[in-house]
Amino acid sequence: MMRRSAFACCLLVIVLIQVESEGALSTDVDIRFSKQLYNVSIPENSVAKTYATQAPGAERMGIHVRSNALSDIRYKIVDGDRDKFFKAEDRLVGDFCFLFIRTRTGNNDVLNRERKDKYVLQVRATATKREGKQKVSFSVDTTVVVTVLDTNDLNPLFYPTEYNATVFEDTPVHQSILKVVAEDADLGRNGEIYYSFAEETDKFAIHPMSGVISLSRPLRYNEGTYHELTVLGQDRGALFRQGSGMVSKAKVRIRVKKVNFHAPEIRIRRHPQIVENSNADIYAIVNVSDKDSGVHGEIKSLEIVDGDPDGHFRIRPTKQKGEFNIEVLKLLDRETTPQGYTLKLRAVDRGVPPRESYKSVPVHLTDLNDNAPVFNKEMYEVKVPETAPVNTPLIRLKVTDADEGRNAQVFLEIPHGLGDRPRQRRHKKTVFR
Ligand SMILES: [Ca+2]
Ligand SMILES: [Ca+2]
Ligand SMILES: [Ca+2]
Ligand SMILES: [Ca+2]
Repeated sequence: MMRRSAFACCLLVIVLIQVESEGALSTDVDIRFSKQLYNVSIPENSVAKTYATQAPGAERMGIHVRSNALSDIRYKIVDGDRDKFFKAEDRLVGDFCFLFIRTRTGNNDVLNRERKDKYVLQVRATATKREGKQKVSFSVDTTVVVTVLDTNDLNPLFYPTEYNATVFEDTPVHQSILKVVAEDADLGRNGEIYYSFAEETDKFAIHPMSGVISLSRPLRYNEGTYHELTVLGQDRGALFRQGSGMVSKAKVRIRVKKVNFHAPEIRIRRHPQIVENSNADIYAIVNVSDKDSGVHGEIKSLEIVDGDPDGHFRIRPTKQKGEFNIEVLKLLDRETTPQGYTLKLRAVDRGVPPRESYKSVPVHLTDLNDNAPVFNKEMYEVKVPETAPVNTPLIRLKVTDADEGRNAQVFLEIPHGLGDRPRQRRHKKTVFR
């Protein structure tokens, strides 16, 4: 290795000396490339002996040979081709010595645009001129920029190759579910990926460019709890050139999750009335049902959440599924709660998330005649002038009865022996005048 680089150094020195001698000895020698820089292109993966091409109309590459004294023009790549992909060739046609750049033979590696897409080659032309008995060499350099053109040599690759999603059955149509991702390092169309489903489906759609999978029809748990899809990824290069390019695949698994659609329904079979202070222990039978199936349709609880501040009632499940009794726990007193009760019931299902519903149950208490009429005073005193005429009002008595309706109707009478003529009056109201 050391020896080789020392040898290269030696060569470089010789070349420099020779150029100097050219300048000193032969001012009439005109050796020049037609341009200082050329652009050529060559497809990647080209086999050996593939020639790089110029754009149409570009200045031809090479050296115009003006002097017959010049002979043996040779081209050599002196820099920019570390991996020895290229070879420079000369071909004399008339008075023009063409420069060709082609791929070398015997290189195991090939041009790979994805690895390196441009080579800037330094090409040196050497020519010899006979001066008397001496041969003098001349050299001149030019730059050839080789652009490596893309070929569709890569297939899209999914990463990851498997996707899982769980979707509620009430997911709105057109909603995105997941996104698949594939990559293709090729250029332009060769690297543009087109996504599709391998199997026909009317439930799901995939965006050909973004890979986003969305819902195209409502999912129903009862119609299927699991969907498996195969997504294809194909680059556009393959689409436009039939037969080339492989299709890559990814698996998508979608699980449908049941939704707790319905809240429980509360139905009440009520005893129309309940008599206060009675021993009735069941006030009403409540049936709770839920239209959902499975766990979403199971009833978790029925409770009194309002309307019973002192805990007169309680709810107890019966042996029948979904059936509950509203039981009376304590004696009820109509007089302390004349408006009765409005029990607020709440039923909750075992769904996820749970749903609940409410129902109000009015409780009317029927009066029991458990209160005696009460005078507003225990003793009344009245003074009557002896001149008072017959039928003169003497006193106003006020009697109340805490009961209701007929139970509150009060009869007054002066018991026999207390007055001349007993007077009796009946009043609906509790006030006697
Ligand atoms: Ca490709
Ligand atoms: Ca490529
Ligand atoms: Ca439910
Ligand atoms: Ca009463």
